[in-house]
Amino acid sequence: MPTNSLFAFGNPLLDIQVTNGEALLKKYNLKPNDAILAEEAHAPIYDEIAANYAVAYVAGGAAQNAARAAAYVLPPESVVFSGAVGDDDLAKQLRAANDKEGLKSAYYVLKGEKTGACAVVITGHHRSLVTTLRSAEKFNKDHLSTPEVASYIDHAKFYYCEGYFLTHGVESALEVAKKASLASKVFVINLSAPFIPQFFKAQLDSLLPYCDIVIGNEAEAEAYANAQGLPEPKNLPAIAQAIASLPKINPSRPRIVVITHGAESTILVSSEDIKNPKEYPVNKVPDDQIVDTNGAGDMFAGGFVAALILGTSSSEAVEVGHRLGAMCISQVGPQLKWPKERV
Ligand code: 26A
Repeated sequence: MPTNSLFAFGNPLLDIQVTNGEALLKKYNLKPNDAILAEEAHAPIYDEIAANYAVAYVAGGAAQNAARAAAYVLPPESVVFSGAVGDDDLAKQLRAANDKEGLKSAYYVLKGEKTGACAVVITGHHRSLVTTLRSAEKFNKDHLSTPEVASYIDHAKFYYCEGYFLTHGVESALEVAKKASLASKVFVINLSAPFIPQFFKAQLDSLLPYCDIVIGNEAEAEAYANAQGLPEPKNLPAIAQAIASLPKINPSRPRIVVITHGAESTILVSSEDIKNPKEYPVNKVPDDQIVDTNGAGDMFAGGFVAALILGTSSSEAVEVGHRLGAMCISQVGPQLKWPKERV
């Protein structure tokens, strides 16, 4: 197994998680299951939860979570993550979490600035994510050409980008995706949240021709279908087929589209076999073992991609993804079980 086989990039965030957040949802007018960028009205939420609630601080950021999941499955030294952080205590916590789990951090560090954070408001099995990007949205494309990062990119066989990164970083994403495509390597995009296909349609549309793997959940698929005017916005196999059929710059690989659906079956469509959407049932985690669902989709995605890197079939890779998603749900926030379990 060559080292540094996966290069992931996105917004590195520290999650500040609270449970029983019903009052917070009401006060800040949040949907129980959503992910948004903080607007002015949300600004006080970070201080408020730190002062008034028992909070858990855990490493977050969608692509960084997926990268930690991939590192869980792959041999040491296989996964690198890049994104922009400040030079503060939050960045220290993120580095420490990555170090502990065998994920290399190749951060772009902004001196004197703050690292991004995500308020995670848990109510029952739902999670509402309110993100302040801070340094994360100041990622500079030049960072990709620094000797260390350029070498990671050259060595990688797979690339993973979160949809969230497209709110500010589409040029960087395109640069990596074009390299991947030219070298016939695998570029993965995760749709991340409904607001990405909805409000960052142009950015997503410009990247999709370079994408070999597209991962999303049912809400993101529906938002994609609505944004594109597809006829059946609830028909997940049809949406996966539509994405799999989009033009592709590198024709030597099929495009695989995976749509997760919580505890319902995962849908997979390959452009090689477009007429045959596959469905993979999920082993449901018993209610009394569910802690929270924050990060489950990211852990699925990281596990799925890692299994493909190891050379498994896409069906087996979905199973690995399901196992990591289930493991994450039984931990606080986007975390896996330590000491490591076999997946
Ligand atoms: C730009 N936004 C809104 C975001 C995020 C985000 N990661 C990157 N960019 N909003 C929430 N997250 C992360 O998603 C994980 C759960 O899927 C959270 O940090 C959380 O760990």
